[in-house]
Amino acid sequence: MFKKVLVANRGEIAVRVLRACEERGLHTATVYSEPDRTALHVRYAEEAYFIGPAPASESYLRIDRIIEVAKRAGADAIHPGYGFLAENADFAQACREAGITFIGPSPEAIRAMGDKVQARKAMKAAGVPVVPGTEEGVSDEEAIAAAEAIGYPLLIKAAAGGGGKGMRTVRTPDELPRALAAARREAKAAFGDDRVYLEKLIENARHVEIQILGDEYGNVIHLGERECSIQRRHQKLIEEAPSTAVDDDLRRRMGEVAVRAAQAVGYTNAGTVEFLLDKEGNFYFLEMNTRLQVEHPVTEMVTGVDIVKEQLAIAAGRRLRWKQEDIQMKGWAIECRITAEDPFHNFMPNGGTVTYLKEPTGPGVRVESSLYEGMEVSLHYDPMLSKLIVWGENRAEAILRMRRALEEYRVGGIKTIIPFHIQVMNSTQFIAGLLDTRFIERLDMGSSARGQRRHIAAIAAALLTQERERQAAVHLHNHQSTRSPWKWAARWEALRR
Ligand code: MV4
Repeated sequence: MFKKVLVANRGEIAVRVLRACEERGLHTATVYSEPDRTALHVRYAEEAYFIGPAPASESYLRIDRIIEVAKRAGADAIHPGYGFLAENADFAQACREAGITFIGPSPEAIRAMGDKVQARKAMKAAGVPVVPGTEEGVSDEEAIAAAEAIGYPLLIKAAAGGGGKGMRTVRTPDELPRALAAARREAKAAFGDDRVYLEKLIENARHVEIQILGDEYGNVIHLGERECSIQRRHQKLIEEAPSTAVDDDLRRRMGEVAVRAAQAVGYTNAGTVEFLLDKEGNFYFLEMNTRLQVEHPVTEMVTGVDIVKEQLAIAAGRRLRWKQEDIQMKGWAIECRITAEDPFHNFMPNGGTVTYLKEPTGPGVRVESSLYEGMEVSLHYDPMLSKLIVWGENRAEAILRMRRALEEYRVGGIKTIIPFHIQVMNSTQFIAGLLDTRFIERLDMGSSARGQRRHIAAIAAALLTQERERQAAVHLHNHQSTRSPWKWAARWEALRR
């Protein structure tokens, strides 16, 4: 095992990884930017090194500084967390060249999955189902010809893309030339690479992903699926495991395909294979995320596997401790991402000082948080501040627990997305498990006449809640309904002022 691990990240994930190191008895070090001087990860680590000013490009993305800090600290491994340098093959390569273990896959595997056209081709060759589409980046002439064969509606995607950037839907042939030009322009601006390819558009699909673990001896297992269909602008907001759309047979088939996908690129460590799952139960490879993911805790809760501790073991050259048949899913887990976004004003990110904090706890509740009283929430970084994860014996218990825990969660001084999550936990669609990637649009719009009546009722309820909240906020500088279980604590807070 390693002697000292450098955690090259910030926020809740840096704390999560440091905890795994602590449990493995490893010494820890981390890095921080100017506004993160007093951050939780800095206080949790045994050592913390300053790496630059607020902009990530001058701190958390500086490969040279991070490698230099690792050497200075005497760290023999680096965990990149997610985001920042986590899927940067050059960083993984720089670690290798410096004789430091990168806790993640090889630079080769990161590269193979980073280029979406190359990844699609490799997956097709390995017998992994991909959405019908073009094999290579295409010229405009090739695209027009290919489009006829694929059929409409279709989707233009950027070869260098991922996470929904540079995508364009095309419904009719006459839209194609302009959409191609727009997609290329967008891809060029975002990635400096204007290669695009076409896929058939799969409508009303679910986003279901499979967690995999691979050791350095060719053993790969999967830990089942996560349902991630509740997203807004390609930002996931709620995830759960298992998925209401996946039964044992589909899980086994998707799992086998995910394992095959990983083996095809010599994948090691933790990774996630993303699929689109259509209404008929067909699934198609979308992309592979070559990192630990934000939503990994829901898988941990239902499988009992500590994914981050396994990442450390795998990177240290240990064999996987499980065979596939040892992995069982038990109960149900849901995660709500807590962001500093105002759901009543178009999810506008906001900053400020956290003046009051009470995080939920109790049976089946797990909080992964970067929050503390007095924290300055900076607009320089991702608005996600914490994650609330609950486990229940079944989905109903998990939903009820989540609602209870959300009501307990109190953050003063900044606006959070918590009221949105409460609304989702109370929505009939969510409770019924009827999810797809347009769930949030519908939550806002309502389509049928019955849906519209429900929509009006929902608006009335939201307005009433808002007004109650506004009044409550005067006393409690808080965001939540007066239904919070912390009745006495809240009154106490009000009386104290
Ligand atoms: C698609 C698709 C429908 N058909 N590909 C969005 C992010 C990127 N990973 C791929 N994405 C999609 N690819 C085909 N052929 C729909 C999406 C998509 C989506 C996927 C997952 C989660 C949310 C989404 C929201 C909109 C579109």
